[in-house]
Parts: sequence; structure tokens; C-alpha cells
Amino acid sequence: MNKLLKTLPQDDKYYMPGEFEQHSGCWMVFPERTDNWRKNAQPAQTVYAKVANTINKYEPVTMITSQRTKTIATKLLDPTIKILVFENDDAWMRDIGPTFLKNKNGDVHGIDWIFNALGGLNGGLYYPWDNDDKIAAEVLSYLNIDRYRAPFVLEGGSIHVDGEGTLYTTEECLLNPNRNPDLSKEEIEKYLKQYLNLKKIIWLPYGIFNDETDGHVDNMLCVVKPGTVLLAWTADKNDPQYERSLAALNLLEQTTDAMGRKIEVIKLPIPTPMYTTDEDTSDITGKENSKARVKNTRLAGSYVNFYIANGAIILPIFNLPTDQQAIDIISKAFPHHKIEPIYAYEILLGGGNIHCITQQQL
Ligand code: KQY
Repeated sequence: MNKLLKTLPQDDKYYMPGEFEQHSGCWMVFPERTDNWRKNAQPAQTVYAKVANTINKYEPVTMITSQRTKTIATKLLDPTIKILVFENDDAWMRDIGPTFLKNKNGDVHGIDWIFNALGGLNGGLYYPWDNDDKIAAEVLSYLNIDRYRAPFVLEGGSIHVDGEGTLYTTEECLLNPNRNPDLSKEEIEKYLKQYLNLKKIIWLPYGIFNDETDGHVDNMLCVVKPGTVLLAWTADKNDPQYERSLAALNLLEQTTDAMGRKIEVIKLPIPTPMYTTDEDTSDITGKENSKARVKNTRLAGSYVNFYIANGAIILPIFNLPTDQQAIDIISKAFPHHKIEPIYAYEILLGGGNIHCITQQQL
């Protein structure tokens, strides 16, 4: 049986590797809630299955379902994908899954962060969230991996690391009073350093415009390798995203990472702005316990929200002219990875994208 550890990862010399390092697999949760996913969640289930089947070509995928969706998931998923039934509240494995850590011998531990559905009763995205808060512990228990229960609220989508002591995050999210209202910035930094074994936190001011996650960094920036990042970018000064990306660029150009390197920033233009239509929002039922979906809302589209699998980039695309430019820039940044573009508008409608629905296991 796995243990609940009472020590700190930093003292135990465990750290979080960059996502670009080798994984032993990937975890996902199957979507079903009809107050977030239109048309009885069927279009979302189809695209989640496509993401899972694609990742599974590169590393083994495990899919969590409820008892209710096990049969449909079994039909849609490649038979080599393992399906486990754990009750859940929504389908954002990046945010509810464990963060896997390793030490220099390759031993693995996991962090189980406190989860409050991205803001609890103060702007959170759904209610209740108690099943989702249990998922990380359930996964670690299933895998027999020892677990740290962190004493503060954090979602996996709000952090990126380079595996060499640097963490990237946003003030917009981590300092939002709906996450840890009793902690100062310095206290949050101290906890991040203790739990992820870091030397330097780089605080971007904002994430993507109108992102309901309160600016998760995984929609704004990702680490290509230590010292190099891709940054969501627009050159359109009239786009509200412009000031956000410019503020991030200015900060990144003026700082160094934990190893003292200047950071190379590769600009990755955002998709042409997308707005929800009547068809996107009208077929959502039972809206009391989750964020309302309103027509004409600017979606938080970004090409940065991809998953780095072993040897492949699983990239959201939107059937827009901007897709090809993103593929070209990402191919150049990851010359040894195959780019696997997936039409992912349906995941975007639910409030995130491919990175948000996946969690790598070491
Ligand atoms: O990591 C994410 N992007 C989660 C988004 C949750 C959206 C819930 N509607």
C-alpha cells in the first residue's frame, strides 16, 4: 500500500522534470457533464477519444471514467487503453491529477494538490468538486506510489517547469484570492519551492485573455527545453491579448532562469479570435452548477496548450488559416517530435484544451 508522506519533496530530493522528458504513460478523464459539454457531451467524448488514441501510439494511456460512461469509452477507445472507474466531477486531468516527481535514482513520488474547481465558491467553474479532489490520491494509490498532500490549492495547468529549478506561472492565477486568499506571494513561492524543489519562480503577470481558469500558464507559455519557451503572441495592438503577451515578453527578456541563462522566447501566434455561436451554447443542459456558456464569448484559444508525448506533440488546431503557421513554428522548436494536429474546438468550448486534459506519468 502506498504511504502518505509527512516530509517535503525538497528535503527528500524529489523534483518535477520538464514535460519534454520521457514519460511512462499519460492519464486522462472521460467527459460527461451536460452542463459544460454540449449535445450530451458526445462531441467532446469523440475528441477526447481521438486525443487518447493518438497519445497511445507514443505512450500508454489510462482513461478514468465514471460507471455511467465506461461502456461508451470502451467503444471509442483503442482496446490497449486501460479504463479505470473513479467517480469524477469533470474531465481536466492536468488540474486534478497528481504531479509526478522523481529523484536521481529514478524513484517516483506524487503530489496531491488541494483542488477547488478553479476558484471554489468565488468564481470557480463547477460545484461540487469533491470527487475531483480525490482523483490524485486514487491514482497514486492505484499505482502504489507514495503521496505528498500539499497544504494549498493548485492546479497542474497553472505551472510549467524546466526540470532544472525554474517554474513559470502567472500572478493572475496563483495570486487570485479565489485560490489561496490567506497566503502572500512570498508564502506561495516558499511552498512551490518546497514541493517542486525549485530555485526560481518566474511570474508572468497574465495568461490568455478571457481564460476562465484565471490565466493558467499552460495556455500562455510552454517550456521547449531549459532556457527556451514558446509564448502565445499576437502582433495586433487592438487585440486585448496584445498587452498581455507584451508584458510577458518584456518580463522574460529581462530575467534569467534558475541556471542563470537568458531565456530564448519563440513567439507562437494565437489562432484567429474565435467567438461562441448559438449552436455552441444552446444545447447545454442543467446549467446551475457550472459556468454559464454565453453566445458571442471570446474563446481562450491558444496553440501553446499542446501535450508533449514521447516523440510527439499532440497539438490543438481549429481549422483556421493560422493552424499551419503554428505547426511550422512548433515543428522547428521540436525537430525530433512528430506533430499530431487534432481539431480541438470542442475541448476549447469546455474551457481548456489538450494540455488541460492530459497528465504525464513518470
Ligand atoms: O485547465 C483547464 N483549462 C481547466 C478548465 C476547466 C474548465 C471547466 N469548465
